[in-house]
Amino acid sequence: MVDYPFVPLDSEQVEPEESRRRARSFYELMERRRSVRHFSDQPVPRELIETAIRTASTAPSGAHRQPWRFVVIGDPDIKHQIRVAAEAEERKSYEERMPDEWLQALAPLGVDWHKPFLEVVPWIVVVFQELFGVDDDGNKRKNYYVGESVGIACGLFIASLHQMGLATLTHTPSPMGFLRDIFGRPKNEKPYILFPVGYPAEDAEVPDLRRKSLDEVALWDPRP
Ligand code: IYR
Repeated sequence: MVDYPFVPLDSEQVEPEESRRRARSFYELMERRRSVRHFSDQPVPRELIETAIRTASTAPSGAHRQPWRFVVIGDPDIKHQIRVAAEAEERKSYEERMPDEWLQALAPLGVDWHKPFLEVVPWIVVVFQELFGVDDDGNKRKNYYVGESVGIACGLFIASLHQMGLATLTHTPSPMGFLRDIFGRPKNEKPYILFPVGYPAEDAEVPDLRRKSLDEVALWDPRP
C-alpha cells in the first residue's frame, strides 16, 4: 500500500481584484477555443506535447490511480495506418450504423467519414483509460471513476494545447478497438479519445456555433 504523508498545501493567496482579472482572462482565452478539422503540417516540438500531457496528468482521479495513458504518434506510417482504419470504421458508421436522428444532428457541423487531418497533423495523441491496474504478480487492482478521471485529464489536455496556440479535435472513431491493436496495448487499456494535434491551417474555418449562456447552464440555489 502506498502511504502518503500529509504536507502543507502549496497554495497562493490571491486578492479578489486579481482573482477577477485572472478569471476573466482565462475565460476569454478558453472562449476562443474551437474544435478544428483543418490543420497545418507545420512541425510542433515534442516538448509542447510532453508539457500538455504533464498538465493533463495533474487531473484529480479516483483513489489517485491516475488511470490514463497517452499514446503519442509522430510516425507518418502509423498515422497513415490510423487514418485508413479510422476511415473504414467511420465510413461504416456514417453509411450503415448511425441512425437518421444522429446524422441529422451532425449535418449542420459538416462532418463525414473522411479524416484527412489524421495524416496532416504532426502528432496524434490517443488517450487510453486504464480499466484496472495489474501488479507485478499479474493480480488485477481495481481503478475507480475511470471515465470521470480520464475525462477531466482530457479537458486539461485540451486547455493546455489551446493555451499554447495549438489546435485539436476530440475525435472518437467508433468502434475504437483497432487503436489497441495498432499499438499493441494490453486488454486493460481501452481507447477513450483520439486527439489530432497541430497548428490550425491558415485558412481553417469552423462552424459559427453559439455557446449556451450562463443562464442556460447554471442554476443557483434551486428548490423544488
Ligand atoms: N465519431 C464520428 C461521428 C461524430 C459524432 C459526434 I456526437 C460528433 O460531434 C462529431 C462526429 C466522427 O468523428 O466523425
